[in-house]
Amino acid sequence: MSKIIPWLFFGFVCLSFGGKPEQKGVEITKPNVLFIAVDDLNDWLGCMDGHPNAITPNMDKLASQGVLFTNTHCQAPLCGPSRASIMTGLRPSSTGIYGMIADDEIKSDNKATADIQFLPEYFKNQGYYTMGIGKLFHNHAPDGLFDESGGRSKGFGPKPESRFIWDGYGTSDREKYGRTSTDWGAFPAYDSLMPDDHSADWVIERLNRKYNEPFFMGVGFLRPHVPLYVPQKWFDMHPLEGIELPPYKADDLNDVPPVALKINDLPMMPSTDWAIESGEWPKIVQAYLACVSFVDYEVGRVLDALENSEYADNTVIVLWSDHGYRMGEKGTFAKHALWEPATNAPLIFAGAGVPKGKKIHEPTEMLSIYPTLLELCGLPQYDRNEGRSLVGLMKSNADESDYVAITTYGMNNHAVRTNDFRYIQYEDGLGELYDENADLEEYENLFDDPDYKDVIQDSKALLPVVNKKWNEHSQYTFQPYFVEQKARTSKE
Ligand SMILES: [Ca+2]
Ligand SMILES: [Ca+2]
Repeated sequence: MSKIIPWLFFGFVCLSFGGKPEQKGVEITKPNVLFIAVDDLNDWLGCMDGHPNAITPNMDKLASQGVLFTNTHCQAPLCGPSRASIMTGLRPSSTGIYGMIADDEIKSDNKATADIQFLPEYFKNQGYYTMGIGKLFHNHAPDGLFDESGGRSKGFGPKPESRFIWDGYGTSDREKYGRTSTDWGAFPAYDSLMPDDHSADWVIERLNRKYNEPFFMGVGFLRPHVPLYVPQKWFDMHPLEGIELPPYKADDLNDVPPVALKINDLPMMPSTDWAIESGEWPKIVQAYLACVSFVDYEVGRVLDALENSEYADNTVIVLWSDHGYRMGEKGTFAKHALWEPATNAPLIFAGAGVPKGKKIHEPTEMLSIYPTLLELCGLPQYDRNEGRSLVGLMKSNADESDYVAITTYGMNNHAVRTNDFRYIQYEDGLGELYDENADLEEYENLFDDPDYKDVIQDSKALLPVVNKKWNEHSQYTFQPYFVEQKARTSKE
C-alpha cells in the first residue's frame, strides 16, 4: 500500500500541472520551508545565555549555522493572540485579537482579517505543497489550511492519574478563574509517549519523500508549555543541587501602576513567595530546563533528518516561540506580562540564503517571520504584512538602530522595546520605563523620573496609532481584568 500512494499522488500532480511544465520548473527552484514552533520557550537556551544550566545542543547548533536574534519579542504574551499575529502578519492592535480565539474564527466577523492570507496559505497560493502537525496556530490550524495535516493531540498530556504538586487552582476563586495545567515532575516513562516525539516522527517521514513542488513543513512542539512533565532522564540531565534561580526582588512591584498589578494577578499560578517557602522553586526551574532539553532533542531529530535528506541545501529553517516565560521573576510562574522575560523569545533563521553564525541584538518582532520568509524564498512581498522583513538586518553589517519591538496585552496596553529601554503604557496612560542596559531585571521604574521625559516622549511616538476594539470571537477568561476590559470597551 505504501508504495502505491506516492504513484497515485504523482499521477494526480502530473494531471494537475500537465499543461504548464515550464511554470512548474520555475516553482521547484524556490527553497522549501521548515517552520518550527516551540511553545512557551523563553531565552533559556545555551546560545542565548539565558540560564547557566540550559542544555540545548541542537538549537545552539542551528543558531551557529544561521542567524540568532537574541532580542525578539512576541506581539502578545499569550499563545492565541501571539500566534494569530504571526500567522496573519497583523498586530493585535490592528485585529482586536487580544485574547484566545479558535483557529477557525480568526477570519470571522473581522474586517482586518476577513480576506487575509495566513502565512502557510500564502505559500500554498504561491504553489507550495503545505504540511503541518502540532501546535502551529493556537490549537493546530484552521480546517483545510494544509494540504496535509497531522493534526494535534488534545491538550498538553500525557498526564499522570493525579497531579504531583500543584492542583491548578492555587489560591484562586474557582468560580472566577480558570484552572492552569501547571505542575511539574518526571512523567511519562518514555519519550515515545510524548506527542512531540510523534510530531517529529511525522515530519521525519515526510522529509524522506519526494515532492513535485517546493514544500512548507510546519511543526509545532508543545513543550516546554505546562505541565512541566517529561521523562526522568531529562531531569537527571539537570541535577537539583546545581540549579540556579532567576532574579527576584520581593518588593519589586511596589512601583508599578494598578493595571500592571491586575494583569499580574494570577492566583491559580504558584507565586514566587510560595515557591520559596515550599522549597519548590529549584524543582520548577529544573523541570522547565528538563522540558527545554527534551524539546531540543526533538528539534534535533528533525534537523538531522533534514540534513540527511535531499532538501538539506535548499530549505529555509525558522525556529521561533510564541512568547517567553517567567520562572519566578516578578512574583509568579507564568507568561502573561509586558515585562522582558515574558515577551522575549528565541528566533533563529538558518539554511538557504541565510548568513551563518551571526547573532543580532537589535530589538525585533515575531511579526517579522512572515515577510522575512517571503523574502528568503524569493516570493512577492505581501502588502498586508505589518511586520518588517529582517533579511536586510541579517545581511548587513551596518549598525542599524531604528528597530523596535512592540508587545500588546489587552486593548491599548503596549510595551515598546528599543535598544536601550522598555517603555510600557497601559490603557489609563500610566506606565513603566526601564533602562535595559543598567537594569536588566527591570526593577527600577523610571516612569516618573524627570530625567527620562524625552525617552518617554520618543517611546510614545512609537506606539500603535490604531487600537481596535476586542474582536467578538476573542476573549481571555483566565483573568477578570480582561473580561472586564472587553465588556467595558465594547460598550464605548
Ligand atoms: Ca505559548
Ligand atoms: Ca520595581
